[in-house]
Amino acid sequence: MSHYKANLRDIEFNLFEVLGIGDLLDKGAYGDLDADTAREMLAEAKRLAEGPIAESFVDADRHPVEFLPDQHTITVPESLKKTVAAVNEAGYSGLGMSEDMGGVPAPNALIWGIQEMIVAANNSASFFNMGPLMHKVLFDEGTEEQKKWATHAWENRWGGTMVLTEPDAGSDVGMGRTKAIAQADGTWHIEGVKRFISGGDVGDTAANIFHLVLARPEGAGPGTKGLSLFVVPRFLFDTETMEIGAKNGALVTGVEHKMGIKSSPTCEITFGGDIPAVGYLVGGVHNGIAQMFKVIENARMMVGTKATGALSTGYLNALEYAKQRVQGADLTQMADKAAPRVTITHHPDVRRSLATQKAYAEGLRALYMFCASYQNADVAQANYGVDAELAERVNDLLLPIVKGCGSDRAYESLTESLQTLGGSGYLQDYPIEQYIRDCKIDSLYEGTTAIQAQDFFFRKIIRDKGVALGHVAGLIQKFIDGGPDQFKVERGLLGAALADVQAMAATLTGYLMASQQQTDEIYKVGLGSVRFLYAVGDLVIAWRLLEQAAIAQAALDAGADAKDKNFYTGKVGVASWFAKNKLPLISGVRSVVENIDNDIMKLDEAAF
Ligand code: ST9
Ligand code: FAD
Repeated sequence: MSHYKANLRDIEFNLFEVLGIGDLLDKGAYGDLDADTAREMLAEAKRLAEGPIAESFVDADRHPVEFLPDQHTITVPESLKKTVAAVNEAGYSGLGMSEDMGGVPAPNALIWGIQEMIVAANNSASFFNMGPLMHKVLFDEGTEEQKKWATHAWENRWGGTMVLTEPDAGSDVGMGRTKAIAQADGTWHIEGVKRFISGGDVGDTAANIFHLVLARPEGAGPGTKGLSLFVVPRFLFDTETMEIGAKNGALVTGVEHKMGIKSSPTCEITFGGDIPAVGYLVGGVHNGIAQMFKVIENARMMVGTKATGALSTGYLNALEYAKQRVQGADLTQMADKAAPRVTITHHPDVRRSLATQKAYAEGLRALYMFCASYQNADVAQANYGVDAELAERVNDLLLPIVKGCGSDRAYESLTESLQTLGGSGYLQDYPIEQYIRDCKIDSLYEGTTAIQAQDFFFRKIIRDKGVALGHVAGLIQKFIDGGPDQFKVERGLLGAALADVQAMAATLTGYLMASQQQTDEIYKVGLGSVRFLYAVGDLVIAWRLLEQAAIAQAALDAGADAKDKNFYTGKVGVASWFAKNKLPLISGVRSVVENIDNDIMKLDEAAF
């Protein structure tokens, strides 16, 4: 039986009943792709995810990739190779790829819905399929010649990596020391050591790899702005015929042993040395960090989406167990030692825990789908009446919430999933301990939560002058003012939480302004920023769950089918639960943020 349980019903609910993607598709907005075809694709993705993709989940964890130092490569477990081949053959990577590359236009919400299932069913395996994203960015950013390389690489399922991190440059990418030295023939030689590179080698599952590498041309300035982006192949290739030649000097010199995603090849790559590492300047322009952020934005969305999928399957596994496990009497009969024993779903604390898991699993999905709906101008226009420029700003605003809150809330809620199984949850007989190990990375790579929180406040709110935030607040206010009467209590709670979040935004802005007179006031922003990110995340999740509940209630009122009744009733129940149990906590966070002082910053390091 598969460890992975997809929640296709909820993915379809988001796409077709909440975002109206089916109507857009049937109007021909995405060429031949109609709603029925989209549903077939989703059903096929679920089959693939629960079948061939999930199949190697355990084996690849217990028998992970191994480093062969003499050959600068890795061995890949046979089971995992089959999964990688199945994903490649399914061809989903063509969705959303430029039509000039041979891709198929599709709304992003549909693409992320499919990706959620494919990546959450086997996270390690997804690192063997990073190629398409890198090829897409190389195509979009590259010269005419590089576009041809990118197309060939994608068609031939070459691998791809994003190469930023160095031993002394993690969050602080601008500290990178890897050098790029211009050659007379227009190519570059890259010299330096990069660390933690996912998919840095993929064994024999791909014929070649395009590494997208940030390096500093000799004489370029400091920081991220002095970095340029280079495409560095694993094997040299004929730039006309694409025929693969000798090894390039980009050698894997180490593979990490990790807590989770054990078969994801996390590599140290040494560029240069005995053999030069030949690279090509992407697009022929020195604009590296901006070009790399095209990859990063996509990868951050991917991480939040994947974390959601991991929690979703963790919850569904926990739910299945809870419905079968008989233990203890109903609390109302606790004094009666002969009372009948009940399934653990009857215990209020298990209910609390399951509600938390369900609310975050479905709430985080609602959040990433909401974000995705701003990634296509037509979807954003149809749903919220915004133009393309505002849609882009709102997507930018939501990305750190999807990534930062998605990863942390999924991880902490997965510990609830494990708890539901009691001691059995701690065993490898069930998948949840592995979900937790695999999922921890999500709050670390692609920018830690602290980095997401700073990006959210400084770049996405302050630099944006609050425009995107104001738009989202306006949508929430509309529900508070005009949502169904049935949710009067919840709308009241939502109103209070919105006011709390707006007050926090004002307080943090105040600290920032005050720092112009007294520089250490900025510490208060740093002390409050992660809490603020979580608070906004919970606010948006609560609102999206309530919007969904209103749609579900209307479906129930219209006489939903028996098979859908439980689904819709669950939507209403969990939205109300989240509003009543999570939103009031935001007031406490507001109080903390409004009363932050800098005492902890003054405490001597030695006193910690
Ligand atoms: C990594 C990879 O960790 C982990 C693996 C991920 C897995 C991905 C999966 C991929 C695909 C898998 C597919 C599977 C599919 C299978 C199924 C198929 C169907 N937005 O603020 P400044 C730019 S990789 C846009 O001054 P500092 C901008 O150009 C490692 N751009 O920064 C800006 O200039 P300007 C990840 C942004 O102080 C310039 O940067 N590492 C944004 O110099 C400078 O900005 C990290 O993420 C943005 N939000 O540097 C590093 N922000 O202002 C984290 C900046 O003129 N650290 N730019 O526009 C940071 O992000 C830092 O904040 C920093 C600071 C480096 C940006
Ligand atoms: P540090 O930057 O040293 O951070 C340590 C701690 O300090 C963190 O808690 C952080 O939040 C905090 N911190 C640091 N700076 C600040 C600040 N300014 N304000 C507040 N807090 C701060 N990189 C790639 O380039 N390509 C990859 O494919 C890739 N894949 C990875 C796969 C795995 C399994 C791992 C573990 C890492 C991967 N990375 C990759 C690297 C990853 O992106 C970095 O680990 C991450 O960006 C954090 O950098 P760091 O580990 O150096 O931590």
